Amino acid sequence: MAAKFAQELIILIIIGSMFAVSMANKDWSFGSNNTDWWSRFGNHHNTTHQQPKKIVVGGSEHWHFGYNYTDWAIKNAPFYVNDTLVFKYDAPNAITFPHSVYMFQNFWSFLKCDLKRAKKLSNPTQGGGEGFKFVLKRWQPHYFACGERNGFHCNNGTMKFSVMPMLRPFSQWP
Ligand SMILES: *[C@@H]1O[C@H](CO)[C@@H](O)[C@H](O)[C@H]1NC(C)=O
Ligand SMILES: *[C@@H]1O[C@H](CO)[C@@H](O)[C@H](O)[C@H]1NC(C)=O
Ligand SMILES: *[C@@H]1O[C@H](CO)[C@@H](O)[C@H](O)[C@H]1NC(C)=O
Ligand SMILES: *[C@@H]1O[C@H](CO)[C@@H](O)[C@H](O)[C@H]1NC(C)=O
Ligand SMILES: *[C@@H]1O[C@H](CO)[C@@H](O)[C@H](O)[C@H]1NC(C)=O
Ligand SMILES: [Cu+2]
Repeated sequence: MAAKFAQELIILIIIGSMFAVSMANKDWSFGSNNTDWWSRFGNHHNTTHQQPKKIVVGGSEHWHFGYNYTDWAIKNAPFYVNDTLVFKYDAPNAITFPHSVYMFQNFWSFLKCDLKRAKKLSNPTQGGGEGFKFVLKRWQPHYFACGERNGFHCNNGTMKFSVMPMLRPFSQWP
């Protein structure tokens, strides 16, 4: 009796899985006519907000002493992987202090403005013209600061900010 029940159960399972397979095939054949889907996603990707952006750090303020870049970064988030940050600043002259761009290796050196543990990305003359460009290639926090005046522009709490770029949806699709 139990054996008969088990046999029936097995048959039921086989029928059930055959049904599932046929349903799956149905899904496949439906899914294989996907030109419409691809063009939809393609159009979606084509919209400008999906493309990497160039963002001028500080907006019209550019990169100068006394502007709060932490505040700027919060208000201009989110940033995305492959976006470009553009640092614009005047070369040293009679009326402006020199500026530069450093990137810290970790949060603690960023907090302490430990410039010895930072990589110099640009010197005081590289912010002219189109500005100094940095692409956010990695999906990780980035810690930026000005390294001039022996760290004062960073220590003062203004010329420093962090950015955590996000992954842009569909960005790797054709
Ligand atoms: C596949 O999609 C195209 C465009 O949406 C449609 O014209 C065509 O009839 C579909 N073919 C099948 C077999 O569903
Ligand atoms: C897609 O982008 C191209 C340029 O990159 C543009 O010429 C075209 O009009 C866009 N198409 C749509 C549907 O937005
Ligand atoms: C960023 O750009 C590179 C080179 O163009 C590309 O290989 C990579 O997939 C992009 N990353 C993202 C997350 O879009
Ligand atoms: C930053 O520097 C400005 C100008 O010298 C000063 O007024 C301000 O108090 C400083 N802030 C901090 C946190 O050191
Ligand atoms: C900059 O702005 C942030 C966020 O609004 C604030 O927490 C911080 O105290 C400000 N820093 C300075 C030096 O004013
Ligand atoms: Cu500076």
